Amino acid sequence: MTELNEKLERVCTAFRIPGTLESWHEIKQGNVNRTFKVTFRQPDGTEKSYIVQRVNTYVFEDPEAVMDNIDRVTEYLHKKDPHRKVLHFHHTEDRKNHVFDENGFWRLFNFIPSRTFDHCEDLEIVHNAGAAFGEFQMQLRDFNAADLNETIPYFHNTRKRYQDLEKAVTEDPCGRAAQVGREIEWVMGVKEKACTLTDLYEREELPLRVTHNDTKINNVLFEQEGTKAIVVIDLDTVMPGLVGHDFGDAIRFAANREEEDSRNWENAGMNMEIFREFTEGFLEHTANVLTEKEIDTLAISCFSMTCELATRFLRDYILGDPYFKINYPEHNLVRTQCQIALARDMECRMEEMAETVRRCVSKYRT
Ligand code: GN1
Ligand code: MG
Repeated sequence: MTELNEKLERVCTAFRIPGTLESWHEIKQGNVNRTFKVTFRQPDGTEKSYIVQRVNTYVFEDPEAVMDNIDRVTEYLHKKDPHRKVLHFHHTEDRKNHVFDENGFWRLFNFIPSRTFDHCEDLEIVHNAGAAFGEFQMQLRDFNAADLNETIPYFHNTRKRYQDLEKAVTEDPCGRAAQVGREIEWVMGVKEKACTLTDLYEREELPLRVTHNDTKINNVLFEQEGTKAIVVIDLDTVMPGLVGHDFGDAIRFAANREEEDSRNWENAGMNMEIFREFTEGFLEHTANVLTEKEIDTLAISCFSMTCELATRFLRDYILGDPYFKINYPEHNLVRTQCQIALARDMECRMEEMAETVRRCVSKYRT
């Protein structure tokens, strides 16, 4: 604890935060980076809070390239809409937006008073989250994708994710594969269907856009009292991608009846009201721009993204959890089971989902 305290103090000093560190705590959201809220007593006696993050350099091998992307994207968004809030990253004396030393890769930005939702059944908020992600993507419509570093290659290439899983099963370094035979069998059984989105892209049937790629509803900050979205955060994975990556990933998180980490994974499945409301919000901003082909992929993209994440959690479990943070030994297995249960339910609802998408498109196309 004191060691962490010292590290945080050193980082804040490097970012030239005035005053003295009064308190801090870790924010447990997020499966890869570590996030801390620090509060300073400023020289004038008032308090000011910041968010300090230690970027996971196992996951992000080139964190400078990640920060470079974030800089470009936030600057672009700010120019497009100067009134919209963006995350304000602080700089060190030598104008760097990070500190990279033997203690890791650190960054610091202003804390925005707000609330976030890991699970939300308030339909207005769900609608506004869909709108925030749809709008985010549309605002980056003319952003030159070639200007972005591909910080995690093949991030949403489902076929590649399946290959990675297959390799892990073959190598089985922790002897865990035998124990997860049922899970392996289920995900492998739906492989071709899960790879639909990737295959369509490889056949050049879908346009490449600039996407967020990690559209969990808790990556939208909402006003503290009220239902308006303030800003989309966690731009670590903004990269060229497909609209279905953002739509599908958002649905697999927000519309799941159980939370991603729930041990009651048997109850996981689609909440169709939430699906409808998120889709409304998302298509309100995107219906006029998306191609017919893209629209046709939205429902299946939910299944693809859910299966893809199941392969990622399962692989991590088999490899001894090198990638995702865990709180207990079977954590990644539980996460896998939850994604599988959700994907199974989605399979039964695919037609209903596609129908909702079509209805929203006709409603919002002008
Ligand atoms: C990771 O750490 P977080 O919550 O931002 C992961 C996402 C997964 C998500 C599952 C860079 O995101 O791809 O969908 O966990 N991010 C990375 O909760 O791998
Ligand atoms: Mg993320």
